[in-house]
Amino acid sequence: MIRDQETLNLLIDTVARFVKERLVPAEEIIAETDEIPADIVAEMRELGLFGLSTPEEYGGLGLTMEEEVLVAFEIAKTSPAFRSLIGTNNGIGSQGLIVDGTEEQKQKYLPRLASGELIASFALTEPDAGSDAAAVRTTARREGDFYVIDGTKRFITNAPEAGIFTVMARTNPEIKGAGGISAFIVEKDTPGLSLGKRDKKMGQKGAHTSDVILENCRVPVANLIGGREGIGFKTAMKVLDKGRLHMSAICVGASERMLNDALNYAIERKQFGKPIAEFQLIQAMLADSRADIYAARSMILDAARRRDNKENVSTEASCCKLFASEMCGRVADRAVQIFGGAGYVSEYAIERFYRDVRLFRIFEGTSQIQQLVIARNMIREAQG
Ligand code: COS
Repeated sequence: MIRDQETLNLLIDTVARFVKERLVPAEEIIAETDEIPADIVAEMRELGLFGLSTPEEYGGLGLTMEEEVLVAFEIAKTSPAFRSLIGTNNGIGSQGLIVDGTEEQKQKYLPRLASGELIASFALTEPDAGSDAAAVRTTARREGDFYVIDGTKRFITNAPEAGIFTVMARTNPEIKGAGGISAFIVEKDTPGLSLGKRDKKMGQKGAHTSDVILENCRVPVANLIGGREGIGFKTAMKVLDKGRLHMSAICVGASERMLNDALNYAIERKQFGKPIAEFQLIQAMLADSRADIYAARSMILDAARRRDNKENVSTEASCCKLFASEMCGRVADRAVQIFGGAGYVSEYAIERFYRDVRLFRIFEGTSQIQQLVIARNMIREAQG
């Protein structure tokens, strides 16, 4: 649902220019230092990138899903670290509040998230609860006006930067599955909250993850999202429906970048007396990648429009995440192949992208989890 094409075009053009002129030239330094320079973070704040999808009444740009994916296609044409920094505020870190938070909770946190003053992280995964998200072991025990939270969360994106965490914890130990889980906002400075060491990852330098350890962590009752126990798992699933669409769009943007790099290289690189782009076996890889990207882009736009029309897009979001992340892996692989030996050395960005995009098939639900969600929804619908 595009509300004002002209304003949207302006935003997309501004983001595209920012990516090209500021972010792409900074990729190398981020890969080397594992940090996004502070002046770039400040510019990202000024552009409103932390509040793309936060409703306007809380200080964000209030983009619809369709508008958001169009912007995401552009943001992803550079290192995923930039996207990662703004990603949790626009997506999984703040969505729990947006979809199920009370008015008071929204007022308290969303404006600061939209401005980028505060970073939010999403803390669902645990050492023994990854794909099986309902197996959360972290507990939240009510004591007067507080909940006492105990447990460990793993691979939490932006944990080192976060000011607040959306934490899924079991409030009812009698209910083993999803129904016993509640969602909380836990502030960074809450006594009992500490972080593990930064994870050393295969790629995505500049995007940080770590364990979040909660020991006897006392959180005010007012921070129970939605003010109701037992709805936390559903909150998390709704958050992921949107997150998966956003991630799919990121896969498209990254694929566009890799294909563009590969195309330019194929036009310049000469072998057997002519540019390798003139060889049909290279052309096949270029063409397959173009078709792959077009298919992903089209399905993401369709799913985004459906979500804007208030349809349940659980199946479509999983279809998009499955197809787009796998397609991104194929494009990365073909791009390295087109670069040949040059694709295996770090002189060219493709070596870095190849490692960076590997994560897309794993986080916010592995490809296998997307298959499972799609098939289960199909069976459920068929059985009425
Ligand atoms: N929107 C709203 N509610 C949802 C939902 C969605 N998209 N998906 C599930 N629910 C509800 C179900 O309707 C069910 O409610 P009822 O008990 O009232 O019927 C409840 O949530 C439990 O759902 P379900 O029985 O399907 O849960 P399962 O434990 O079987 O597991 C999967 C569901 C596997 C789909 C879930 O655990 C999952 O998505 N795992 C991957 C987690 C993930 O992406 N991790 C990445 C880390 S976060 S970056």
